[in-house]
Formats: sequence, C-alpha cells, structure tokens
Amino acid sequence: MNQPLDENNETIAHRVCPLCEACCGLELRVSNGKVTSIRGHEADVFSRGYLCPKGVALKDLHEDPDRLRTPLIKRDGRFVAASWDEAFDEIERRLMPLLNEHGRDAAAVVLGNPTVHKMGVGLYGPRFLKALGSKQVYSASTLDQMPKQLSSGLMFGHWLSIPVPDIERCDFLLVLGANPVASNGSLWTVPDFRGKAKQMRARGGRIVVVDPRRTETAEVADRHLFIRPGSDVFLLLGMVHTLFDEGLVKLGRLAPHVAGVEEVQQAVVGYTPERMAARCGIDAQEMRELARALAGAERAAVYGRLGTCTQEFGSLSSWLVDVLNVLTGHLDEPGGAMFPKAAAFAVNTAGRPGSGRGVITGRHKSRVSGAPEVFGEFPTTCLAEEIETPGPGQVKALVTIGSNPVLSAPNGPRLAAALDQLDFMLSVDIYLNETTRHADVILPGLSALEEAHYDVAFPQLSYRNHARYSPAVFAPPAGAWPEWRALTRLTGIVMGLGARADVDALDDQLTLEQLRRSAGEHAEAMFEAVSAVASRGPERLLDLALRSGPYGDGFGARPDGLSLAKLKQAPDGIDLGPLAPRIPEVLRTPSGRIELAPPSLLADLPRVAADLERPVPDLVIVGRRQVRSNNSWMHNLPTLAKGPVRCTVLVHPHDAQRLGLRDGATARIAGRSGRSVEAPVQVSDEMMPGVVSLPHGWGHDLPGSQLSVAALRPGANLNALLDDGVRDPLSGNAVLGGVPVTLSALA
Ligand SMILES: Nc1nc2c(c(=O)[nH]1)N[C@H]1C(S)=C(S)[C@@H](COP(=O)(O)OP(=O)(O)OC[C@H]3O[C@@H](n4cnc5c(=O)[nH]c(N)nc54)[C@H](O)[C@@H]3O)O[C@H]1N2
Ligand SMILES: Nc1nc2c(c(=O)[nH]1)N[C@H]1C(S)=C(S)[C@@H](COP(=O)(O)OP(=O)(O)OC[C@H]3O[C@@H](n4cnc5c(=O)[nH]c(N)nc54)[C@H](O)[C@@H]3O)O[C@H]1N2
Ligand code: SF4
Ligand SMILES: [Mo]
Repeated sequence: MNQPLDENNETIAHRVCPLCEACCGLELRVSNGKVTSIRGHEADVFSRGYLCPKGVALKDLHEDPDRLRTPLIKRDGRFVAASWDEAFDEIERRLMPLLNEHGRDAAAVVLGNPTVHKMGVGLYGPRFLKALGSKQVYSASTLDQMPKQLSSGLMFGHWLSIPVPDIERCDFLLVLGANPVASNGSLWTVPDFRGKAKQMRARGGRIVVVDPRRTETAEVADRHLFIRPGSDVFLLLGMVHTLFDEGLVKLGRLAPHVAGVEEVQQAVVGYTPERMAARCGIDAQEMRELARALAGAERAAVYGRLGTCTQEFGSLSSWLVDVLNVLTGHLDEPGGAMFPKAAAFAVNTAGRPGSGRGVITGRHKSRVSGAPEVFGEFPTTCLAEEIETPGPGQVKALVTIGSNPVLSAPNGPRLAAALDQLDFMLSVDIYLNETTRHADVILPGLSALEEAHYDVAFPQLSYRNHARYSPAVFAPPAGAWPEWRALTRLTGIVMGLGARADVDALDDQLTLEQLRRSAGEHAEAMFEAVSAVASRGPERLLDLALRSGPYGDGFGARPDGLSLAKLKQAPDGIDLGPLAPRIPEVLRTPSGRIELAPPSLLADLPRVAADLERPVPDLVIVGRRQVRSNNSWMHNLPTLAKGPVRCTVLVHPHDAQRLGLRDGATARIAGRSGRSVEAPVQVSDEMMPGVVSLPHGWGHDLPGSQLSVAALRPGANLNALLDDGVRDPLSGNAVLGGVPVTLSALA
C-alpha cells in the first residue's frame, strides 16, 4: 500500500484517525521508519482532507517515550518490566483463585472510550467479557451516551439505531448540548462540522444552538440560546406541547409506522411553554417559535448530545429530541434525522428486517444501590461502592481496558481509594496513569499506526454511508502483542485453559463458534472462505462481516459486492451514498413500529413535574471540550500540550464581580460534598450568568503515574468535585453538568 515517493525513501500511507468519532482519513509521510508529516487525506471519500490538531499529534503518540511497550508487573509496590509469558502467568495465578473462590461476579471490567477506536479491542473485548461471565460490567457509556442508547433502543428497537442529521441536505438544524466544532461530533460521525455548517448556511439553511455557553459551535450558528443546565427536558416538553397545541403535528410517510402519538399528546398536556419557561431560562414565545420553525422547515433535524445526556433527565431529553423529529415529519427523511446503513457489524442490518426483540433493562440489579442493568452494564458511578462494600458478590478483582475512571468518573478520589482495596487489578492500557498505577499487571497495546483498522461502530453513526480500511503503517516491534491477541489469551485464562493456551487455535475455535450461532449450517464454508484470504484475528472477522453485510458479496451470491479484498483495493475508501430512508426495515421493536411513548419514559415524567417546584441553585458547573485535548489521556503529547493553560474556569463577568474573582486569579471551586479543586479564572461573557465551566480529564498530579509532559501542567480534576451518587435513574448515566458549586478567590 505504501508507495515510495523520492530518493529520501519517503512513502505515503493512509490511516483513519483513531482519536475521535469524526474518523478523519489521514495522509502520513513516512521516511526511514519515522513519520515525517501528517495531514488530511484529500481524496478520502468521507472526510475529504479534514483533520484537527489531534490527528497531527498521532506522531507524538506513536513516539511518546512514556507510552508502554512491555507488560509491567507490580512487585513490592513498584512496576517492573516483564515478558508477556510472565505477565499472563501472573494474571492466571492471581485472578483464577478469586474467581474460583468468589464466583465470576467477583471480577469487574471497565471499558473505556478508546476501546471503540481499535478494531481488535472492539471485536475481542466482548469475547473476553462473554468468557468471563461476570455481571459486573462498566463502561464510559454511563458517563456519556447511555440515555441516547436507551431512548433509541426503546423507540427503534436497538441500542445503536440512533438517527443522525443528514446535514448535507438539511435546512434547519437544532443542536442541543453539543459542541461539534470543538468535539468533532459524537453519536454523529461528521468530520469538518464547521465546513458543513458553513455550506448549510450558504444554501440558506439555519442552525440554532441551545447551550449554557456560547460555544465555538454557537459562533458558526445563526442563533444561540442560553439554557439553564439540566433543563432541556422543560424546553423540549414545551416544544412538543406546542406542536399539539398549534396543530403542527405532521407524521407524513411515517404515520402507519408510529405507535403512541396519543399517549404522548396526553403526557405533555400540562407542560405548556408558559409553565416551562422560567425553569429553563428560555421564554415561552421563543419556545413556540422554535417548534414552529422546526415544523415549518422542509428538511430539518434536532440533534442533542452530551449536554442533554449527562444530566438527571438524560433519558427523557434524549427521547424528546426524537419525539420532535418524528412529530414534525423529519425522521427518516432526506435532510432530516436519518439512520445510517453500515457495511459491517450493524445489528440493525442483520436478522429479520422490520421487527425484533427490542431492548429491555433491569435484567439484574446492582448489589449495593440496586441500579438496573442497562445494555448489559451497571452505572460506572456504582463501581466504587461495589468494591468497598463487603458481602457476597463483592468486587475483588478489576480489569480496566482503555479506561481511566480515576479521572473520568465522578468522585475519582473515592474510586482511587477503592482500587487499592482490590485483591487483583489488571489494566490493558498504553499508559501508566492515574488509574493504571493501581494495577498489579499492565498489558500494553500497540501504537495505532502498527495495526490495521476498520471502524466497527462509527459507520453506524455517519453522516454518509461509506466503508474504509486502513492497513498498518508500521510493522509492530518484534515480540509486541496487539490487544486482540492479549484479549484472546485472557479469554483462554478465564475459560480455564491456562496462561499458555494457543492463541491461534483459540481464535479459530471461537470464531467458528460465533459463526455457527449467526450463520448455522453455512458457518464452516464461510470460515474456510475467509480463512483462505484474511489473516487470523480482527481482519478475518471484518471480512466475514463485510461479505455477509448489506453491501457484501454474499460469498459469491453478489459478485460485485464488498469484501475485505475489495476494500483493500480502495485506499481512498468506498462511498456508499447519502443516507437513505430505512423505516420500517431498520426497526427491531417487537411491534414493528416506532414506539413514540415507551411506558418507562412516560413513567419518569412525574420527576419533571416535581423538579419544577425545586429551587434553582445559585451557581452550577458544566464541562467543556477543547480541540487540543481528548478526555483524560492526550495531555502528554507535546504538540497538544504547548500553548496557553487550558484548564481554566470560565466565569461570567457578573458572577466574577459578585464573587470577587479577577481574570487570571486562582479560584477554589467546591462541590456540595465539600471536595474542592483550584483553577485559574477566565472571565468571559460566553457563559450564561450563574454557570461556570471547567474542562474534564485534568488532574495529572497524582503520584505514581508516568506522564512526564502532562505532569508539568496537571490542571484540576473536575470529577474530583462531582458526586457519584446522582444519576439519570433509567439509564444509570452520571450527572456531569448543572452541578451546584461555590467559587471563592484564593488569596
Ligand atoms: N466531568 C466530566 N467527566 C467526563 C466527561 C465530561 O464531559 N465531563 N466525559 C465523559 C465521556 S464522554 C467519556 S467517553 C469518558 C471517557 O472515559 P475513559 O474512557 O475512562 O477515559 P479516557 O480519558 O478516554 O481514557 C482512556 C484510557 O485509555 C487508554 N488508551 C488510550 N489509547 C489506548 C489504546 O490504544 N489501547 C488501550 N488499551 N488503551 C488506550 C488511556 O491511556 C486511558 O487510560 O469520560 C467521561 N467523563
Ligand atoms: N477535542 C475533543 N474532542 C472530543 C473529546 C474531547 O475530550 N476533546 N471527547 C470525545 C468524546 S468521548 C465525546 S462523548 C464527544 C462529546 O461531544 P459533544 O457531545 O459535542 O460534547 P461537548 O463538546 O462536551 O459539548 C457539550 C455541550 O453541552 C453543553 N451543556 C452542558 N450542560 C448542558 C445542558 O444541560 N443542556 C444543554 N443544552 N447543554 C449543556 C456544554 O456547555 C457543551 O457546550 O467529544 C469527543 N471529542
Ligand atoms: S477530528 Fe481530529 S481527532 Fe478527530 S478523527 Fe479527525 S483528526 Fe482525528
Ligand atoms: Mo464520550
């Protein structure tokens, strides 16, 4: 794939960026085994040359001397380098007796954000979980998007059937609680949102942003409305009310496919815009006009993201976003909110089209708080108590895979203390950081540039259908293990096969078993066919998924269809066209219809009414994403770390004045728990009065980490302030915004 360019032996390689959901195609120049430059891949069919500064920092990540390259074992409180065999022996020796004595639920697993950005981890992590058989599964999803997954699951029948705006054809886009200009999008894979927003406005489209901060995205929109954090549900209910009140409901083509319209109408009767206005800070007239604009636009979409999820009414808000899309006739219509159709791995392209089992929650409850299981997980904010609380079922061992909950989950200090009580902890991670320093064994992964890649999740959320494969840019160092192999060996260990089971044989066995479940009698033939052309591991699973997917060659049935071999011949990727209507085929609800009024959501509405009576806190905090940062783990890369101090608390001038805070001074920010952090003040009228903002993922001053660059400017850990006791009850999602704080000037 790499073509030599000149006498310097410079070659060009292409790689989809693994750092965020935008999935930009990158063009790397490589000379003598080193990256010499990284830029956007202009011919990439999907991202068209776009990239952000983090993409460039992939070079720093690849070369970072702090990035782990060998397994580490903690001996007498210190990490020492170990061979892979030694590390697996240690894991078997320490983990298996715990499982044998206390049962499978004695081991918990936490999956972090990067696990969805590496094909091998995304595909082999689930295998390990299945073999482990523990109910103690946690992930970044309950710090992030679980409300949207739940509302989508209840409405459309699968956790990942999430509609995304068809921005290239949209005339009116309402964005709530998302800042894609900085974050580059989430649950919506849309590289170069800024450029697409510009194009949209150039053809007469309008964008309205609802956010307690006038964000970078608000700056490229036509209109920005401040909203009090945590109160989207009031705005959205007011808008839904208006649609019924003013006769604006128009289901269009979807009419025969929607159940529950009358129930929704009944449910919103009391929620007039006039009653909602004071609570959310958006006036009633404004609310009515937003509803009219949405209903009146030919092609429109409502998109809500992180800010609408990480709050007490996350599931209700996420649901109401799509209720608006459905009631205004914009769901599943070109230019509206549409369902992507991925080439591989999408559950909503498999099985019988049009109906299915739907989703259920609460098949079991967490031991201490009784939180319902959602999508096979418990809320990450329940992890510390499950470790701390003695009794049958207590968590004694923990496996973290690409996750840093000590910084990324509320009440990190409590979790850090709990990790020290574990009998055994294993981390599969590329850094020795705030979380992995607590581990007994750390298994590193490869650099992303040393592995081939195909995005397993994000084509299911993309603004346009496409398929792209990236070969490895560099061969991995001799003896290094990719995570999928390490996870396979771990799978063997928890299956009782010992620490030296043959990884290749086990991969063959598990792949064939998986195939028998999905393809029945055809399994053997399919297995033979892909094994002849694709290497073991994730590439083989990819070939299987592509060929049996909706655009696939069907193993010969459709010779023009996709296969891995065909994709490998398309270094710019393959465009599969604009999003196309998919209802009813995409639905997997038992009724075969869109469930507009899921009973569990309606039953949660009384909480909203009760909340209307509560006093509004004087000062609350929200988070903030910044282009040169990525959650908790990219502050060690010199190209991103340089420049101004970014971990600042933004304060509105009025609040600064009344609290006696000067720009540049240090403020103590205290939560209700009494825990506090300190950060430099940045006075800015981009904040809504009564709301301050601090980015998350900082706080790199904890002892025992090996992050030499990040430690120079550690920043303050927002999550040290936040409480782990507040959740959206239906999804279990943590509340990360709208949390009451006090601010005071430090002498
Ligand atoms: N207050 C507040 N808290 C938040 C948020 C917020 O907005 N506000 N956002 C939340 C959100 S949306 C998310 S997704 C979570 C993220 O929560 P986490 O996933 O726990 O956090 P990350 O910072 O992404 O940490 C990633 C971990 O993966 C490791 N890693 C990086 N690359 C690789 C790799 O290739 N292989 C392996 N094995 N490991 C790797 C890193 O070293 C790090 O330990 O944080 C949440 N926390
Ligand atoms: N540069 C960079 N990019 C990233 C990340 C990163 O850390 N840095 N993280 C990645 C991850 S894991 C994710 S999940 C995505 C998230 O991507 P987005 O969903 O775009 O999330 P944010 O950029 O945090 O934007 C959330 C917005 O919600 C606002 N907000 C807070 N509370 C409320 C509220 O109650 N209501 C409303 N309406 N708004 C509110 C905040 O002010 C903020 O502007 O970003 C991804 N991309
Ligand atoms: S926006 Fe930046 S971090 Fe995200 S995929 Fe593109 S280059 Fe990578
Ligand atoms: Mo996230």
